[in-house]
Amino acid sequence: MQQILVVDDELEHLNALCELLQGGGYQVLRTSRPERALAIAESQRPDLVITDWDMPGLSGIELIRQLKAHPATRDIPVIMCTGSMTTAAHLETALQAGAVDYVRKPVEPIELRARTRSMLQLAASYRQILAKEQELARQNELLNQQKQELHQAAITDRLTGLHNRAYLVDQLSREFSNSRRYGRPLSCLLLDIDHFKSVNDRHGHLVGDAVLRHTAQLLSRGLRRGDVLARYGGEEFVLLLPGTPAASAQALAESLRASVAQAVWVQGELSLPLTISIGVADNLAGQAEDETALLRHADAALYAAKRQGRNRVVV
Ligand code: GH3
Ligand code: MG
Ligand code: MG
Ligand code: MG
Repeated sequence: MQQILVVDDELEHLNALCELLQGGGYQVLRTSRPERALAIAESQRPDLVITDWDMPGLSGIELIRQLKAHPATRDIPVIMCTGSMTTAAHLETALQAGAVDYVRKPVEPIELRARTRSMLQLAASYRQILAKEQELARQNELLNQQKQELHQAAITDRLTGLHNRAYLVDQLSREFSNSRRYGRPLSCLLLDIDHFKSVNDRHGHLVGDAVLRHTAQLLSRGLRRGDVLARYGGEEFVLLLPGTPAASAQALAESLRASVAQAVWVQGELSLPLTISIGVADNLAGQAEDETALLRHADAALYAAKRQGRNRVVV
């Protein structure tokens, strides 16, 4: 049942109003002390407040202002019901203070019930719209979150958590154009685990997977902002170094090679020495006409590193 709080300092008026509303099928809360009205409104959250204007202690106008100032009671509609403040200017003041409607005493029962009904209906639609809006905002937030998660999944390699090949291809193209535009160097490292097939063959794919994760972790250490590390394929990784020429990239590649060779992979009884070979290329001296050529050069260098005996860096 809908609940209405009635505030009037004159008991006779208060009783008449309450009776009238109860007759209309509403549940009525009442007080003749306006300063109590705020606490009642806050704790009971009535659907509507009907208040007198001229009251000792707290005027109806002040009561409305305080109700409107409080988040918990701000949205409760208030009807001003007055017998002494009856000019058009008073009406204007009441509506400006935040009343949704204004009724003069003595009240006409049919009129008061009609206005009450109409205000309650408006308030109900307002609440519905508000709830829908909140629901929409929540769904939107959820969608954005899912979009973000999908995007993250689309650019991430599941096994290692590194970026995947699709992301690398995008970044390579972007970094290549940037390096062209700003005349900056761009180096590309292609890293490949040596004799990885034999790890799988001897110890099984699960060990192979663990070795891939281990290698990915080692390679991630010491990355700088802007560097892009991705799993390019099976046991191949690419590291893009924007702003870095091949000479410095070679030094970094050498330290990566050494760190993998030093960190023996251990699991239980099993300990595997691992090495990687690295091909390095940069886009300087006009050798790489596009990003595919840059990758191709790194691949040729990697192939040379393998041929020269593995566990080495070739530029
Ligand atoms: P090389 O030193 O010449 O690089 O020899 P390699 O054995 O490392 O190279 P090869 O290309 O012959 O073998 C790569 C192997 O990597 C073959 C393939 O089964 C394995 N591989 C590719 N992806 C995965 C994976 O996700 N998990 C595991 N466990 N193995 C993979
Ligand atoms: Mg009064
Ligand atoms: Mg290999
Ligand atoms: Mg390979």
